Amino acid sequence: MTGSDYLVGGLSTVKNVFFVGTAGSGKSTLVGAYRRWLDSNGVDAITINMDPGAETLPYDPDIDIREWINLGEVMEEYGLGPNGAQIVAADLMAVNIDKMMRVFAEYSTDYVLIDTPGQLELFAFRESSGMTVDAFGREDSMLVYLSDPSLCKTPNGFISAMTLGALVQFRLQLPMLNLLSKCDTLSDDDEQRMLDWYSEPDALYGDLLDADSVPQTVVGMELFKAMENTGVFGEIRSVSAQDEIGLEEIYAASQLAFFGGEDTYRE
Ligand SMILES: Nc1nc2c(ncn2[C@@H]2O[C@H](COP(=O)(O)OP(=O)(O)OP(=O)(O)O)[C@@H](O)[C@H]2O)c(=O)[nH]1
Ligand SMILES: [Mg+2]
Repeated sequence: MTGSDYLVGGLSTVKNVFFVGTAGSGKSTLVGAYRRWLDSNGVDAITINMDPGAETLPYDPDIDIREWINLGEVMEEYGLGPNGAQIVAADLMAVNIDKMMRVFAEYSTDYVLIDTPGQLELFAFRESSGMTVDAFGREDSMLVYLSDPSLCKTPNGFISAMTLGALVQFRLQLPMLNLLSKCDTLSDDDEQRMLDWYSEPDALYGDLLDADSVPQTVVGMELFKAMENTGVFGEIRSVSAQDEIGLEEIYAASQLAFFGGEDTYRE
């Protein structure tokens, strides 16, 4: 069963956007800010928290995985520390997905923002995530991948962040929008340099050669070539949930991914 099937009448227009990124990259804050932006632009949407480990959230989720999975209880029941419990909790997500989808079916919405666990690998690399995406409807889902500027200011860090993004996409096999988050924390020059690295591989190549020591350059260059060959280079957009920058671009990109650019929600 997919998210669409759970809806009354089996509507097939529900579109799901999974927000993924490394711990602290700004997923939850962006989900909150984007939801507010959608609300004020007349787009009906709901938010789902899929992070069982979230202690507080900067938005009030319509559906919350913590209703079914409590990290404290997992730690106690399985005798685990916080990290082990996160792994078990991620796997329990798949076990509980049917219950969550039944609640989801009670909502009449066509745009779903899904906040994923802080530890990227829990969402990207565990089998339960594929099952979660399937439950929502793979063909109606896309990823928004957030890169934290503090991790990718150097060419080496940038290549690492992009490689991780490419692996996430490879693993989940969904269309993906790349975002440079928290752009309000960057100077205009730094922001432009990173955007250029993405759109002009030659600029990244040149800066990589300038910046890194020889062993790192060899590895970086190999990763760089792999990314070039796999077509990872394309587009990246900068956003700031704090200053509400780039939210309209997320919407435009999702329309493009789902409908080839037609704004079917607002028409
Ligand atoms: N300056 C600035 N800070 C931000 C922005 N978005 C998020 N932050 C801050 O970054 C930190 C992490 O934000 P979260 O939204 O919790 O990030 P997350 O990816 O959900 O974090 P985890 O779920 O713990 O992995 C918080 O202190 C936020 O206030 C932004 O656009 N600008
Ligand atoms: Mg979060």
